[in-house]
Amino acid sequence: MVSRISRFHGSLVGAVVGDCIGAVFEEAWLPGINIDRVLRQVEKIEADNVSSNSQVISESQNEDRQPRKIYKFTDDTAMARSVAASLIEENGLNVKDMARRFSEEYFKEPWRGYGGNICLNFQALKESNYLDPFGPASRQFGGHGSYGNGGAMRIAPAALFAFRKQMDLQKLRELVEPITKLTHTHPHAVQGAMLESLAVNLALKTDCLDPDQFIDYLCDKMKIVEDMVEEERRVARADNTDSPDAKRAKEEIDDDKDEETDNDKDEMRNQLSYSEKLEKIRTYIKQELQPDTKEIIEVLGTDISALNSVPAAVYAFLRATKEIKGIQDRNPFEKTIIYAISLGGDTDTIATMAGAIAGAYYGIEEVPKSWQEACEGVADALQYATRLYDLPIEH
Ligand code: 8NA
Ligand code: MG
Ligand code: MG
Ligand code: MG
Repeated sequence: MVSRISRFHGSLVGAVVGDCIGAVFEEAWLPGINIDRVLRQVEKIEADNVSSNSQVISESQNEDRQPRKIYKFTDDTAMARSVAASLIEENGLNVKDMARRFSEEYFKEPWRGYGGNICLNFQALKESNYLDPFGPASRQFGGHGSYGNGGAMRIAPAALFAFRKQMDLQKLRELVEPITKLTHTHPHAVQGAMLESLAVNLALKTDCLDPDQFIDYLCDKMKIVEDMVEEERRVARADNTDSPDAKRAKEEIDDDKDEETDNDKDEMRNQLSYSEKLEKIRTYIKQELQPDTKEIIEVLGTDISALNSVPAAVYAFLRATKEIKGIQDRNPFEKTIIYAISLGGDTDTIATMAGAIAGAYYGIEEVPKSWQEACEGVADALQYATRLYDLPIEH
C-alpha cells in the first residue's frame, strides 16, 4: 500500500511536473498533440537526466556534461505555492494573507504565464491594500467573474490540507470556495475548483482504484455542489442591497451587461455541467474502444475555462488505468501526464491538475526521478507536502 506521506509528496510534485512539462506545449494551443511528440519530449528529459534515474546527482558530478535544461513552472505552480504557504503558515484559511501572497508573487515574477485578466485583479488587490480581498474578482467580466481554470489549477494543496483536517464536503467547500473567489467568482470556476479538490482528496483516500466508484463519488458530490453554488448565486442576486458599494458595483455591471449577448446565454445553456461530463467520462472508461482525442476535446474540452478543462484532467487520470494507444512501458502516473498533454489546448494546466490527482493516488515513487530533476520547484513542493502532512490533525 502506498503511504500517505508518499501520496502527499506525489500530489504536489505530480502537479509541478505536469505544469513544467505541459508548459512546453502550451504555447502551441494545438487541438490534440500526437502521442509520439509528447513521448519524444519526455524521452529527451530522461536522456538529459540519465544518471538521476539511478542516483541523485549533485551539480559537481554533473560538471562534465552540458548544463541540464531546467523546465520552468508557470502561474499554476506559482499560485499553488502561495496556497500551500498561506495554509501552512496560518494553519488555516486567512484570505487576506493568501490574496497578498498571490499578488506579491505575481509582481515579483509577472512573466510566469498568467491568464489575461487575472493581472488586473492583482493590481486592484494591491492598490486597495487587500482590504476587500473578494471585491476585485467579483467585479471582473461585468460582475460575472472569471470562469478560467486559474482557481482549479492551484487548489491541490487545499485538498491535502482538507485531508489532514478530516474535512467533510461542507468544510471543504468553506475552504476551497473563498480561495477560488479571490480571483475567480464565476460558478463554473468555483465548481471546477471543487471537482479538482474532491478528486485529489478522494485519490489520497483510495487504496484500490475502481474508476466506476471514483466517478460515482465525484458525481454525487458534484450534484450537491452544483446545486449549492447555483442557489447561492440566485440568493446573492436577489439580495442586492442598497449599500453605496453595491450600487456602484451594480452600475459598473449594468454597463457591461449591455454587452452580454444572447449568444453568451445560449452558450451557457448548451454546455454540459460537471456532473454530466462525469457521466460521459464513465461511458468513455467503460467502452471497449478508447475514444478519439477529437471527441474528448469536443465533449470534455481542453481550453482555459474551468468547465472545459477540469473534467479532462479527471479523465486523463482514469484513462491511464487502462491501455492507451501509443503508450507502452510507462507506469500509470507517467501515462496520466503524457496522455493529459496529448489532449492539447491548455496543456500545462490540464497536466498539472491530472498530475495532482495521479500523484495523490500512486505516490512519489511513481514520479520518475529524471522528471523531478528536470522540473523547477520540485524540492519546494516536497517541503510544502511534508509541512502540510505534519500539520496537527483535527477531529
Ligand atoms: P483569467 O482569469 O484571466 O481567465 C482566462 C481568460 O478566460 C481571460 O483572460 C478571458 O479571456 C477568459 N474569461 C474568463 N472568464 C470570462 C468571462 N466571464 N467572460 C468572458 N471571458 C472570460 O486567467 P486564469 O487564472 O483563469 O488562467 C487560465 C489560464 O491562463 C491558465 O491556463 C493559465 O496557465 C493561463 N494561460 C497562460 C497562457 C500563456 O501562454 N501565458 C496562455 C493561456 C492561458
Ligand atoms: Mg500556466
Ligand atoms: Mg481573472
Ligand atoms: Mg495553462
